Amino acid sequence: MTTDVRPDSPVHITMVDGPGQPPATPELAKLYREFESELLVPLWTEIGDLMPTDPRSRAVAHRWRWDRLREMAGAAGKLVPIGRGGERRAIALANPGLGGRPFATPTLWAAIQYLNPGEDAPVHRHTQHAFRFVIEGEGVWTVVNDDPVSMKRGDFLPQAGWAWHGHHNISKSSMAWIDGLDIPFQYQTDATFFQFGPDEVPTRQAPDRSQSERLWGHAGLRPLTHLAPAPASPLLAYRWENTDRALDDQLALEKEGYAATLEPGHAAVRFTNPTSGADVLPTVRAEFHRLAPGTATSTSREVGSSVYTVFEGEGRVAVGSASWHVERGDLFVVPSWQALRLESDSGMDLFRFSDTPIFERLDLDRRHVEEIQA
Ligand code: GTQ
Ligand code: FE2
Repeated sequence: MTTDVRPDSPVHITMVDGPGQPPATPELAKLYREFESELLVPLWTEIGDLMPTDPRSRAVAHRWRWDRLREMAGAAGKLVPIGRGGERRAIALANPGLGGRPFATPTLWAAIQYLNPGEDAPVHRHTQHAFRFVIEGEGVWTVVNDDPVSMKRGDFLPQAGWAWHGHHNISKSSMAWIDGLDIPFQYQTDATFFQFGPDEVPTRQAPDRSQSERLWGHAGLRPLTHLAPAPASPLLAYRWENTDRALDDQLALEKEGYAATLEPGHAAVRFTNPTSGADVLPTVRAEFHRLAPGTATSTSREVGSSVYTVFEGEGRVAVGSASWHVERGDLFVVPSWQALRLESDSGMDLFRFSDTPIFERLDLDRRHVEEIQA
């Protein structure tokens, strides 16, 4: 029997030497060429890469410095107009292990977005779940399903997939903030839909509190008109004053002898969906961590990837074999199953987001904390 030769086949099988491999004969080479032209790949040459004993992420640990991001976002603010088509002046972190794609990790997008005074980022919607987190500045309103929500330093603003949204800068100064989305996850799995809305953001007189905060922003109190669980949080802003106080209280309670912290000197909260207590978005977990001065965390690893940003203070971060000094605004990536340890002499606040909900839903989540060496 003859086969069509496909010299352009994307399949390339190399003979591998070692246990479980067949003897390298001319007949085997011929069989491998036939596999290539018929678009077939044997398991035995691929198994080490496809089915390793534990996750080996192609994404690598990397850190981006805030002062450089901020500076280049400002330059883009002068050079790059914003409008329909480009949609957003957002500049994404590209993990050096992911082929230059704008993916911080295999599942997560992280970007700095920038708006000049008076500018509109036009209304659109997409299946990707998203959030904003503000490192510094204020003056931008994000308008989600016609509800204008102010953005200020320390605020966390989730936005469920398929919600209409546009941003508008009402102030006299420019503003930069951080976006997190599950763009790479939805891209890799071919799940993406997108629609354009109005070019201009319907900015009304912006109230102090959004409608969503008036309905949902009362801790422990649920409106009886909304008893069904929603897949994503209907609360559009988690304000810094509440996050800050929750973390302060945990550290104070620890001093009073209550088991309030995650580990000594390490306070932490998760942003949750008030309709269910689950993660704030179906694919994205968001948390805030505070290390008291002189605190080091235990070393832990987990399935799934995360992105951290330093909100305040400074410290040392070790991820796998990488290690950096980090300060306000710096972002870094923790790939799946790489060991993470945080440490700070003077105290450090960190915002973290991850893809953990995906793995929990599929029963693929695993976590390992190293025993502390005596
Ligand atoms: O602000 O709507 O960084 O749609 C990437 C995609 C921001 C946004 C990003 C987006 C947005
Ligand atoms: Fe968007």
